[in-house]
Amino acid sequence: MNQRVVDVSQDARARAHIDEAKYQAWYEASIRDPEAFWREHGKRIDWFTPYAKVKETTFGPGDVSIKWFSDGVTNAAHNCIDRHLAARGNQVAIIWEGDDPSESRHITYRELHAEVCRMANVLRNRGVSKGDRVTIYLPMIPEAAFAMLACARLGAIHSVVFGGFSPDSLAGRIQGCDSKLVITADEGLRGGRKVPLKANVDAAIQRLPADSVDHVIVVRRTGGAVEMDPVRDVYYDAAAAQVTDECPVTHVEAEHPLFLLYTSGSTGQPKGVVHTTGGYLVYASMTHQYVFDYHEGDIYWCTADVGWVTGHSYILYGPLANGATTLMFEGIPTYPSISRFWEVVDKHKVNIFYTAPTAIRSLMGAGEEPVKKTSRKSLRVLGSVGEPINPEAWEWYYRVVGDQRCPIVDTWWQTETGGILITPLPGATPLKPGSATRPFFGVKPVVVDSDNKVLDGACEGNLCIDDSWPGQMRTVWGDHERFVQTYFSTFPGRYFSGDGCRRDADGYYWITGRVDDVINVSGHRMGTAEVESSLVAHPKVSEAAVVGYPHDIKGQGIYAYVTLMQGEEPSDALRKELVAWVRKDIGPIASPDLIQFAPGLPKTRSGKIMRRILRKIAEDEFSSLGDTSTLAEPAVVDDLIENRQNRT
Ligand code: 6R9
Repeated sequence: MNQRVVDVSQDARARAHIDEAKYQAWYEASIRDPEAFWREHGKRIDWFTPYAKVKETTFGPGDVSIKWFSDGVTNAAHNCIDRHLAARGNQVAIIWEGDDPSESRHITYRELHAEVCRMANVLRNRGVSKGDRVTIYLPMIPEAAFAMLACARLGAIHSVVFGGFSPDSLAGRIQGCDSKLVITADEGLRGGRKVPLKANVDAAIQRLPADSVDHVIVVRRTGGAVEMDPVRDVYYDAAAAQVTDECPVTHVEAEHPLFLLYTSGSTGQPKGVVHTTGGYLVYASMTHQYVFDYHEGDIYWCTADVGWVTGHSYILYGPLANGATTLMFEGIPTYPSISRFWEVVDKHKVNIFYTAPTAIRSLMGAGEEPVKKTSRKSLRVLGSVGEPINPEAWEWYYRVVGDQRCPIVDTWWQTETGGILITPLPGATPLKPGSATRPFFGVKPVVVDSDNKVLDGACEGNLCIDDSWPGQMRTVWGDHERFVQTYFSTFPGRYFSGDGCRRDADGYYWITGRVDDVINVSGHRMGTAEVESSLVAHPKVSEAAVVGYPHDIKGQGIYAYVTLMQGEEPSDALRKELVAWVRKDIGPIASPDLIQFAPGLPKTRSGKIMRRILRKIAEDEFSSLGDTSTLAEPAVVDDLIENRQNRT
């Protein structure tokens, strides 16, 4: 176990909003009397009608219901834009850095207001109003922010679909929430390569019933030629030229849905995680301020894509609610050179930088020189999110990127949690490389064993949260029962994260990764069931089982065991065909890294696939397979070991 402790630096403590004494006092107060704590902190956003009610939540057993500030009335776009106009209308809200380093844009709060109003009017003219769902399938361009905020302005519910998802995945997500309008771009641009977004939208709509989508709005990004349906499709610039740049905000109740975001779970198809307006915004903005120790004038950069929750909470809603300058980057860390991240930091004098361990690990491979040749003097706080950061990557990030000056906040949270739950605070928390450290205000983590017994002191088990916080998801879109089943039934009365963790003697949390059938590839969540159902849809495949295995750069890789239909022969060509199949079906992030053709899978006598064994073999730890006595056909295991794909 890594025992190194990095103490809070004098600099960090001197400037921080929260020091250790304040952390202790606030944390204690937030747990003792959550109602009073959040009554106070809920005021950090503007309310058209102030709330009298604060916390109305129950985690069951039985009914699960979560409401915060429920009689308050507000609007997220108002809080992210309009309320800043008087004091900082001319301050830059969004710095956009293009894929090509010669392209960037600075958008002030006043300009953001005009752009969002225009987009809102374009939507309104196409019938979008409060409660309607709008699907956004855009690259990392300012219009993605305009579109999300335009929906918020109208009280419409956005569902952003990551541009890397396939037409099939997009179709499922359009249909899942019944959205009548899709906003996309002609093409995306990443690392100099074009992504055919509009063509993907066309292909997605073709798979849906004829009356599904009424309007497609196409932002011109590359100017590439795309097919336009004369009735359904319109270029955004043409539509925007027809409308004014003023649009009133729609007043919405605190519990009105702000967005839904599809995410993978251990079973079934991705589910629409529902976040509502008031509590989410209070929580996103508060965590953004304290976790990153954000101060007025700071330049803040989160490298996530807006297609993921990190982009929602920490590129858009948190920073803008705080009146920050947030940087949005279209490109990738290695284009045009492997120094790109640090060149962007220097170019825009970034103070706070938030990225994923997978990016750090991939850059580590190229050594220190590409980092060290840049200044990075502006940096003050570094952040990590998406997967456990291994101590080696942590140390490199700290020493090489941060010159041992910048605290690293290793932030643990999930799409479902809306905002960061376990994290250091830069001016308060002594750091331990590889640990997400301690809970944020109002967060009550518990570690339980498989019998739902709470473990005390230093221990290891399943990570649950025992009480609600304002940023928590409220339900699964259209399926409250699935919400209750997925998160509150494994350990009745608690929210179960799906993660395992260890707590050390200092009360620090060390996330050990998913304990369910979700794998985390480069910080992206993938349900093994989704990849399996894609594989078995191939005509030559009879059965498939998918597990994760340790991968140097991605954290976890996707390992697929495939049993072929009778008469089909395994071959490298078929292996490639299956990888391409899944890639096309779900998207590049779901491509299997290794495929093993298996004549049989290990099953119990009742026919259940024993994933524990498959995981061990994929991890190359087959000497410790554990109990195999319940297997129907113990011999299949020998064949699996003999033909494993990960021999080093
Ligand atoms: C924000 C986000 C959530 C899953 C989560 C966990 C893993 C995220 C982590 C981390 C260890 C961290 N995870 N942050 N594991 N340390 N700092 O990533 O949301 O895409 O829903 O993924 O990611 O396994 O359960 P999401």
